[in-house]
Amino acid sequence: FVRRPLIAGNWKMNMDHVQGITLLQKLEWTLDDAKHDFKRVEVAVFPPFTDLRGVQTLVAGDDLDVVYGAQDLSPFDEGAYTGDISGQFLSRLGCSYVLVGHSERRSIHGESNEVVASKLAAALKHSLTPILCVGEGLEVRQSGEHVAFTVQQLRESLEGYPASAAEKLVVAYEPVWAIGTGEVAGPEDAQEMASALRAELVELFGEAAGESVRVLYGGSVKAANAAALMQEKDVDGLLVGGASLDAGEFANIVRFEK
Ligand code: G2H
Repeated sequence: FVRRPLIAGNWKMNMDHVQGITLLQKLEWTLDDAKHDFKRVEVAVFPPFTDLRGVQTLVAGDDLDVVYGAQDLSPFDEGAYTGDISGQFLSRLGCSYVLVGHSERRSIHGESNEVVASKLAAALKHSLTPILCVGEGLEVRQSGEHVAFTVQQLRESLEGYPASAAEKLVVAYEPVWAIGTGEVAGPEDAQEMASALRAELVELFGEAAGESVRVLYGGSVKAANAAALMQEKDVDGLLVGGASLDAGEFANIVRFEK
C-alpha cells in the first residue's frame, strides 16, 4: 500500500501574522533550494487562526507548494458560539486540513471523544481533511494499558464517522508524555501503536480503506530522530510542534530521507 508521507508543522499558539509569513516564506525557499519533491512528501503547516488569512494570501500569491490547515474547529457552522471558528470559515480560507482532538485541546479544554467526533463530522461537512489526534498520558503508559487505551480513544472518536470518508482521514498518535518534554517515544513504540491503530481502522472501515489511512507520529520530533521514526512500516508521517518553528530544522525533518 502506498501512502504519501505527510510532514505537518503545528505552530500551536506561536508566531503572530508577520512572524508566521516570514517562517512560511523561509520554509518554502529552503525546500525549493533543496529541490524538495512535494508530490512525494507532502508538507502542511498549522498556524494560529489569526495567521490563516496571511498564509492564504502568501500561498496563493506566490504559488507555494506547502499546504495549510487550522489547529481546531467548532462542531457548529455559525451562531452564538463566542470565540469559536467554524469549518465553513476555514474552508473559505483555503485550509486543506484541520487538527481535531489534539492532546492539548483534550487536556486544557476538556474535549471528550464525543466532542471530537462532532468536530470530525464538521470537518467532513466542510471538505476539510481531519487529522485526528490520539494518545495516552504517562500514567496509562506506565500501567502498560497504552495500546488498549489509545485504540479505544480512536474508536470512540470515530463514532459515526462514515466508512466512505475513511480514505480522507489522517490519524496522529501523540504519546502525551512525549510532547514538548524532550522525551521521545522510540521508533518501535511509534510502530507498535501505529500498527494497532491501523488494525482498528481496518476493522472499522475494511481492508482497503483502513490501509489507506495515514498514521502520523507526534511528540518531540526533531531532524535528528525523524528518519528513524519514518523508517517504521506503519508510520506515514510526523506531527511536529516545537521543531516546526525553525524553518531550517523543519525543512530537515521534511527531508528525512536525505
Ligand atoms: C505534539 C507535538 C506536535 P512537540 O503536540 O503536535 O508537539 O513536537 O512540541 O512535542
